[in-house]
Amino acid sequence: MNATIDQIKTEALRELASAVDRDAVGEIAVRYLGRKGRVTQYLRHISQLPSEERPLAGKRANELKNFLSAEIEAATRRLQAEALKRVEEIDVSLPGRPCFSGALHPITQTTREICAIFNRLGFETVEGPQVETDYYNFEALNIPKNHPAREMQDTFYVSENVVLRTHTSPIQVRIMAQRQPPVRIIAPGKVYRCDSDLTHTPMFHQVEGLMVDRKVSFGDLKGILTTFVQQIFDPETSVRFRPSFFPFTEPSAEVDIRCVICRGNGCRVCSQTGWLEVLGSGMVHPAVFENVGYDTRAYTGFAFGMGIERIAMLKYQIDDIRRFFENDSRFLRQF
Ligand code: 2NM
Repeated sequence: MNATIDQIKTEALRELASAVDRDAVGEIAVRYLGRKGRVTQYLRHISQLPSEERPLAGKRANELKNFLSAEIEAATRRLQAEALKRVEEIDVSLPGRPCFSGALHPITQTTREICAIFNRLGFETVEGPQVETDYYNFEALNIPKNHPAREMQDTFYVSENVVLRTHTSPIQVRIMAQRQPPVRIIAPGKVYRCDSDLTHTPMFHQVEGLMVDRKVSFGDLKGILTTFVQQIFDPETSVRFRPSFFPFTEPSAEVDIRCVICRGNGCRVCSQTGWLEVLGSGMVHPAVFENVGYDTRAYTGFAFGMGIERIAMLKYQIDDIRRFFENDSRFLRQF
């Protein structure tokens, strides 16, 4: 009989010691002191004991009941104090943890900005395949078989007559072959050249543009491209058109702007010339028009091309083209 009281007490204390929160203590209280609890049931069975044993058994059972009530209350208080302490360990004055959201890559942003300027000038954005035939990438553009741009070291060949496009001009050829003038298009996209050093990556981005109509002149080329550079850089930007050569344009011109870094005084970026080359351009060569079936007596046109990385580098003053392709979030977050 006494052993049972001691047993209940030992088990109740062991359970209370391992209770992790106030809910667990509550369950223990129900299991021992509740209506069907072990102590309650023990008290009930006392009436069946021989009369001489009843007073002592009743006394000891009541002592256990009071003892456990006190222990349960103490355990509840102890666990509540521990829970409060844990709450106090959270420093509510700390700043929130920053959460970075995604953003467009600077090359994507620059491409869209360039296209938006030309869209406002009436040019439609068009795209085309990155894997091209020799015909669209070279032949149709008046680039002869032995031209340096076709050498193995510059072009990625997929097979004898299939290449990764080395410029986006084949897009313009495809559109001209599909449509009659007037044509006013802008062609952005990835291009590939077998070249890799401080200033060249094997893949980079270009935007090329084309305008064909009756009476399109070199004056139109100068007006459109001057408007463009003054919108993408500064409205006060000075522009210079310098004679150049491309197989697909005649005459051809390189477009330079006053150095955005030193404003013309000469610095490392402009190699002390005060000028930066930003675009290639020219009047479309009649041979290109003949290849796409345009009447060279009725139509003239101008075309131009630029490297997007170069524009973005000048715009954001980035000195290494490889930054664009490293995907370092500390770099990308700045745009
Ligand atoms: C440039 C420079 C000059 C060009 C020419 C053509 C086409 F298809 F009309 F013949 N597309 N792009 C062109 C002209 C590209 O990039 C430096």
